[in-house]
Amino acid sequence: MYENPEASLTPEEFIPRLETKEFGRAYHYLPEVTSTNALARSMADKGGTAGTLVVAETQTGGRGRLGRNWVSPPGGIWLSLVLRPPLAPSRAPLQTLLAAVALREALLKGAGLACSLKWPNDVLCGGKKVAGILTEMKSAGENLEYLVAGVGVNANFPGNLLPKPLREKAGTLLDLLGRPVDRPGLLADFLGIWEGYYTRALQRGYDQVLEAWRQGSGTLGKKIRIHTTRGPVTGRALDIHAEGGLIVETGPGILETFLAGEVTILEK
Ligand code: BT5
Repeated sequence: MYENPEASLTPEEFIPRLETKEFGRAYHYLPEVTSTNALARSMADKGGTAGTLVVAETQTGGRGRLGRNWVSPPGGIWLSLVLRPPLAPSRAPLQTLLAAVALREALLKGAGLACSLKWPNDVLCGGKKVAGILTEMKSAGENLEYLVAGVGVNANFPGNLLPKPLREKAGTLLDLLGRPVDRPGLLADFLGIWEGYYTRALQRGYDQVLEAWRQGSGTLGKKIRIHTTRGPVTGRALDIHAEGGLIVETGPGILETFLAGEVTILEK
């Protein structure tokens, strides 16, 4: 457990805690921003180096996938990290899984919470969505120019700051733990664990990420409905594919791999 639960994310509080080589070493902290992902993308467009980290205390236009909104009151951890992995754009979803695996591990270490991963980009704690990941990229043909991994963690604010319709499915660390977490400590741990997975994946491939994802998954083995561009499909989630897709048994002996979609878990 952390010693200093109410420290802030200012560079003075955060940088001394950081033990990474690259991740977060170019640190941009803002009290308020429209979207850390939008700002990190514009930095990357201007040549921002791999490891550039944007963190804001609050976002006025936080983004989810598919143009959805991400509610971002003060007290959360709203971050975007610029990465430049040598990866084919089609394999970019692996970076979402990689960040999710690292965040799950950091939450276990820093908050003592055993959270589960919901494909493709959610971290659920106590059955509620406490964090979401939005990976965006810029590519030129078969080359990935950069990738921005945006992570939102509902940390030190009460769930009643979220709009009512979200409260049933969304949770916060403060509500789960009954006390605030040490945000700079958690963020530093997360970046350290994340950089470790990232470095190993670049050296040796993504097997370790996939295995850690399977271990932490709350999706695999379950009956699910997946909402795709061709409508809803029901089946049993069987495994994660080498490129990060979800393998679903949609009928007896029929396996389909989905690369994107919204999953509803139909059984506990
Ligand atoms: C996500 O999208 O889960 C990705 C969220 C990524 C947010 C981070 S914050 C820092 C960085 N900068 C950004 O602008 N974004 C990233 P998705 O799976 O599409 O989920 C979005 C849905 O989650 C919304 O439509 C709501 O239903 C719900 N939601 C919105 N705000 C939430 C919150 N704070 N906690 C839990 N659920 C929320």
